[in-house]
Amino acid sequence: MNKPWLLTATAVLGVLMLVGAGCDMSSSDDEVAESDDVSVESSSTTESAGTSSAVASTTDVTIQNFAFGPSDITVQVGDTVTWTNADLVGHTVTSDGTDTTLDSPLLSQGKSFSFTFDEVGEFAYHCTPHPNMTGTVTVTE
Ligand SMILES: [Cu+2]
Repeated sequence: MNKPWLLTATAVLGVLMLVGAGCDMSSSDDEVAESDDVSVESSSTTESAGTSSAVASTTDVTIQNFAFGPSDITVQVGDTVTWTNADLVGHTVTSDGTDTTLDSPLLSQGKSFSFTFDEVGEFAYHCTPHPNMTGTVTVTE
C-alpha cells in the first residue's frame, strides 16, 4: 500500500524536481546573469565614472582684476580648463613663446575659453594685452 504511493510520490516529486530544477536553473541563470550584468555595469560605471571624472573633469580659472585665478593649476591628461573673464577689460589666454597650445580670442567680460589638455606637459601662458598676467597649467598622467 505504501510502496506504490511512495513510488508515485517519488516519481511526481522527481519530475517536479527535474522541472523545478530546470526552471530554477534557467531562471537563476538569468538572475545571475542579470545581477552580474548589473554589478558589472555598476562597477564599470563606477570605474568609468572614476576614470571619466579623472579624465573629463573641468577646472575653472577666473580672470579677474588682471590676474588668472588660480594662476598655477595642475590637471590630468584629458581634463578641460575653462577660463572665464570677470573683468570689464578684455583678456586672452595665450601660450608663451613659440607654444601655440593656448590661443584664445580676446575674451570680453563674461566670455569663456575652454581647452582640453591631451598631452602631459607644462603650459605657460599669458594675456596678450597684459603680458604681466601669467599662468601655468601643469598636465600630469
Ligand atoms: Cu589681460
